Amino acid sequence: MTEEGIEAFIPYGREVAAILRKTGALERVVEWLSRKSPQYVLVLGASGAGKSSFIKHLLGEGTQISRHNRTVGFHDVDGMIENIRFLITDTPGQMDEVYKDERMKAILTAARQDKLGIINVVSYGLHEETVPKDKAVVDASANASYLQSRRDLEISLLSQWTNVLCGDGGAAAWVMTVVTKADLWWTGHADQEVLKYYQEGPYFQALGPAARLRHRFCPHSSHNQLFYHTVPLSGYYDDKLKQTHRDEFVAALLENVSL
Ligand SMILES: Nc1nc2c(ncn2[C@@H]2O[C@H](COP(=O)(O)OP(=O)(O)OP(=O)(O)O)[C@@H](O)[C@H]2O)c(=O)[nH]1
Ligand SMILES: [Mg+2]
Repeated sequence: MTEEGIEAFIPYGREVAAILRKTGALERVVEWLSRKSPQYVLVLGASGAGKSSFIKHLLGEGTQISRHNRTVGFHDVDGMIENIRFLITDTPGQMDEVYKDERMKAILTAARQDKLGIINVVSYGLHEETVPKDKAVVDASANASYLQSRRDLEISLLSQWTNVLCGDGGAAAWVMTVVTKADLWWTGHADQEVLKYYQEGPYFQALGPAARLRHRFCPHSSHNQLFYHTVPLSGYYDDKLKQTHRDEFVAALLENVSL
């Protein structure tokens, strides 16, 4: 631990740090201080929308995940973003009762947090998961009826948490809707239809109390990936834009947690 590092963590000054160093407790105390109040964030969204990849991207880890490798239980991911410690709860998005139960457990656990942050991950129905390829893809394009059903699912999942976490007396202080997989949906037009859909369309209407809290909509991509290894990327999303969107997201996140 460098002197600068110690000073950054020990508000009582150099003398206290010196005593603690003598007693051998310094490292432990510094670690405790850095852990004292990790920022707690709950990540929700449908299966295959891209939650786990998004969390990995935030923490600078490899983001590619097989569509057969689904999150099955809710769990905390402990990591640093811009030197701030975050406890990020990843949740399973699948619809079977067993996963819904897990999700509800995560929601009820989060309901006890102070100043809870919620990130809802959506991807305009481009959910890549255990649904077989022939249902999701037709003639090398995403199947329109599959996409529609998944967009409807994104909306229906909102009712599982919006009232309990964002209604009167709810734990949530802020919400972010992360619209991921921009590598697949970003267009060359200034007006991004997909973002508009979330900011103004039926998704927005269904947010209810979650729209009345501080709420940001963030385009995002964790990596480039052909949808079901078949449907091509939009062609308008480059690495520079991806980095810009990541930076904007992190800035908005830090703004939220520092309120
Ligand atoms: N094209 C593209 N694919 C992505 C992106 N993010 C994730 N994926 C892929 O989408 C699939 C699903 O991503 P996951 O992060 O596992 O989805 P999840 O929301 O965690 O899903 P569950 O764990 O089932 O709830 C994986 O194959 C990812 O590699 C992205 O930004 N762009
Ligand atoms: Mg997952």
